[in-house]
Amino acid sequence: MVREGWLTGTGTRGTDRFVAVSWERALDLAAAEIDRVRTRHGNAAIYGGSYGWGSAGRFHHAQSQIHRFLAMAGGYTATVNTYSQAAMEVVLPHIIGGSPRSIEQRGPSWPEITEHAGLVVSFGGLAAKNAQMVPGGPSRHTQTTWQRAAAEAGVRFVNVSPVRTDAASDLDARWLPIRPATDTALMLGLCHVLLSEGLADVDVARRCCVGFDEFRDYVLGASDSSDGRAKDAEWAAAITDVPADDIRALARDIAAHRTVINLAWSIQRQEHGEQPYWAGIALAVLSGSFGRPGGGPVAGLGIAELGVRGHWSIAALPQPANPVTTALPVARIADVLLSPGETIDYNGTRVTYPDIRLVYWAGGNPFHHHQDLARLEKAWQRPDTVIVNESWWNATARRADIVFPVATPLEREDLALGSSDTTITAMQRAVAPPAEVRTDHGVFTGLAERVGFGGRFTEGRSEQDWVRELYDRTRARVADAGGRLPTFDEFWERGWADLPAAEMSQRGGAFAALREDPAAHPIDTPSGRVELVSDTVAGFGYPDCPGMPTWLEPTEWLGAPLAARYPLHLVSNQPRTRLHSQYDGGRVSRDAKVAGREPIDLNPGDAAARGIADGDVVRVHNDRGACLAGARITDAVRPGVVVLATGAWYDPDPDGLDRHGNPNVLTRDTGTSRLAQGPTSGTTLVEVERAGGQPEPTRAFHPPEIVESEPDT
Ligand SMILES: Nc1nc2c(c(=O)[nH]1)N[C@H]1C(S)=C(S)[C@@H](COP(=O)(O)OP(=O)(O)OC[C@H]3O[C@@H](n4cnc5c(=O)[nH]c(N)nc54)[C@H](O)[C@@H]3O)O[C@H]1N2
Ligand SMILES: Nc1nc2c(c(=O)[nH]1)N[C@H]1C(S)=C(S)[C@@H](COP(=O)(O)OP(=O)(O)OC[C@H]3O[C@@H](n4cnc5c(=O)[nH]c(N)nc54)[C@H](O)[C@@H]3O)O[C@H]1N2
Ligand SMILES: [Mo]
Repeated sequence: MVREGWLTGTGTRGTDRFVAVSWERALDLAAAEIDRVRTRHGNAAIYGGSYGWGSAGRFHHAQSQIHRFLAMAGGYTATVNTYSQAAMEVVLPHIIGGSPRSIEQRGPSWPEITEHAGLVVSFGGLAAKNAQMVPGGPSRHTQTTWQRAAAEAGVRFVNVSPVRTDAASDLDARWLPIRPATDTALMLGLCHVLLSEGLADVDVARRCCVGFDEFRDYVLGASDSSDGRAKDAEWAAAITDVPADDIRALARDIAAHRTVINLAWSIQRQEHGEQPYWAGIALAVLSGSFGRPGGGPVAGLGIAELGVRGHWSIAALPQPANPVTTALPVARIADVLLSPGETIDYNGTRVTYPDIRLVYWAGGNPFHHHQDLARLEKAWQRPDTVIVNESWWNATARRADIVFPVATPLEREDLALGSSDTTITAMQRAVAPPAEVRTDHGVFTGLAERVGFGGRFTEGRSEQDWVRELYDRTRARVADAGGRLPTFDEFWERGWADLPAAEMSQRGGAFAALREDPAAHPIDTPSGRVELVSDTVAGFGYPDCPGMPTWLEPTEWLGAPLAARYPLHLVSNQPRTRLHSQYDGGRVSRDAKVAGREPIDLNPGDAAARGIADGDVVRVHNDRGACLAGARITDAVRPGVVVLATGAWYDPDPDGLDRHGNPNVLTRDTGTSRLAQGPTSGTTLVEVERAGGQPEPTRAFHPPEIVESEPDT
């Protein structure tokens, strides 16, 4: 499918008709354009970050396919970090060292928690709906079993979240309905109680950390600290809306029991999102449970974490080095397209935006995942060409110039293995793809032949050969480690194979050694210890990310001046009925819609004050945009907060009103700070009102107009 206006040099991405052309014609056009851009503008003018989840299989993993192709074509502008965890990924290596996500392996596992812990305090909850979304596809859904086992063993749970259902009801969790975006203040308040009541583990804070005195002075509000204000329970209560007595009681509870401090990723998808992670580490250090079995800090305990970790992964499609070395913070895509040549700060470096002429996306939906979609809509008009591989006419495909229709995971053969899994699954094709559909690999093979490296791209293998090859390489690895996997044919016939049993990890180990003897077991930070104060980060001199955990008031939160006009905080969390925007047109997702729109949850008081009844179509708006949604009234959401999950297919009317309920028409497109430049979708205020008149039905699932013949050019 080729956008008619692209062929004639007119029109607009998003509203134009498409022309159905032959595969030969489409591949010729795309290959010629890739060649033109790299020759005329250099490979850095090709944006190939192509962020997104794609789907489960490992060989057909769309990002692996596109990156291999573009690297062989001479390179592409890549991206770093994720929409999921950017602030965490960048700040934690400064604080605890290790890889960006090392906290997930260094925190306590479920078996350890069940055995040793008394209390799990979870900032951002641990919703079962979010559990075990692992790229690769988990073979067994065991998260809720682990959670229940811990509860049955006597572990108590505290759900710090604006939403009660962020902890499963059978955990009987204590709900602290915090104001969104104020977790740092609550953590500092808890630290204050621990310090002022003599409950803090000062021994560990001194021996295993650097910067304790400075941090303590800031928390206690010592006269020479930066603001001289005590971060006591009353201070924290005024910001968080968690009563001061509850804060004191929770701090005492934390000190009295082996405690897990779990940090959900949502609390860092916010302006200054680095801070709650830093403050969370500090709280865990002072709690007394740091480096002890079944206690201490962990991230994403309720999300990807199984508690048992396989040490296997499927051999990946080989990736040649990318000759273009620029890597842009992933959530800055609209800025990049709007402001070529601009330079920004990122984690102590300066990054200059290239002049992007060609965008190629496979396996992601930026018109779902990016913030402030009206702004992205403008930025998206700037490149010469946009190419998209998709299975669906979603918002991104409709905004492309060339769309290659690709097979879904049900229409091709592959291997699946989740990142913390021990069963490898044969993904056998369920149905043949429709006639005019190819795989991503087939598309890139066709392009590689035309750009001149077809043989290098395929290495002479068919898709089936590749699947067998990746399995055989995995099998050889397992054999090297003394394990055994069946032959490929046996595996394929049976449909699955178990990898050698992974050990129950005793992961508190990482910090246990530090706790025992920091000189003998340093961690890989500049000081070898946990950096409560980081000279490195302080040295960057970023006002929006100082050198220690600090409460910085966000631009948008319920305590901001803007709340006078937009008095509701928008939580745009992960949807219960789909993976982001995938299969939004499918029955499970559609059955959950309200009046044909994405449901928005409101507290009964907020609904009554606005005359909104359950099932009403409402208009959600702020200065950035507006969408329609279907009201659901529930006391599971605290007052002042509305919840509109991500992923409803973006469907703007000619005035920009999204008729369907995509929260990213409302969210802000600003980095977490100069440190991580991560997304800040969680920092959003809105107002909600009943939609007047007869709101138009959504057209999100209607394909664009398609014509059969190319225009005369
Ligand atoms: N407001 C707000 N926005 C958010 C978030 C939030 O919390 N709030 N969360 C953010 C987070 S954490 C994430 S990870 C992102 C997710 O953002 P994305 O990963 O972009 O979202 P998906 O809907 O999973 O998009 C995957 C796309 O790939 C396509 N696809 C699937 N399989 C294949 C394949 O084999 N080949 C090809 N070519 N395409 C395929 C699907 O049809 C779908 O369109 O969203 C972010 N956006
Ligand atoms: N069903 C389903 N599961 C998924 C996904 C999906 O699309 N669908 N996506 C997966 C992906 S890619 C990711 S990255 C993870 C994301 O995992 P998370 O980031 O943990 O998931 P969210 O649902 O965005 O947020 C969890 C909860 O945090 C609460 N919350 C929001 N803001 C705040 C705050 O300021 N403070 C506190 N204390 N709580 C707050 C919200 O009530 C929300 O329900 O989920 C994964 N799991
Ligand atoms: Mo994510």
